[in-house]
Amino acid sequence: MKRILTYGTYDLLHWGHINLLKRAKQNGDYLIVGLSTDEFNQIKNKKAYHSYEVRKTMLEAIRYVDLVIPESDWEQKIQDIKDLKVDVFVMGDDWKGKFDYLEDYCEVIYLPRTEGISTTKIKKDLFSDSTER
Ligand code: C2G
Repeated sequence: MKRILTYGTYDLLHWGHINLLKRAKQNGDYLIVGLSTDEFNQIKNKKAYHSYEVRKTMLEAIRYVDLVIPESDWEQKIQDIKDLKVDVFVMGDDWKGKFDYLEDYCEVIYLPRTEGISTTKIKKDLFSDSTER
């Protein structure tokens, strides 16, 4: 049972998120998502539209996701990897290099981001009344 771990805010769920989770799951058998709490989003300077509970419910409905845990600070990753016996840590490559220190504890994989979609873009497009292109 190969266990995979990734983290994120996953607000206004979109196909870039789904694409990441789908490819992350392809690296093993059990996918754990560390979901940023509302408080941690403030630390990340991110304003999520949906609350932690709503974002957690939406993630749990995705076939690729097996477990959602709270991400409440930047420092919990090593302990999470140890406690959850994680084999592979996966993030989108906008984070490339940022988590190489985790290679002492598990495999680290950065996957290409899905171009053309982001929560920020959705908000901007909705505000400017444009539609998906
Ligand atoms: N992502 C992607 N393609 C996009 C948008 C996002 O592959 N078009 C990926 C990101 O690279 C990340 C995941 O989807 O791996 C979740 O994205 P966010 O919710 O924006 O996560 P972020 O705010 O980057 O939080 O400790 C790590 C942080 O919590 C990561």
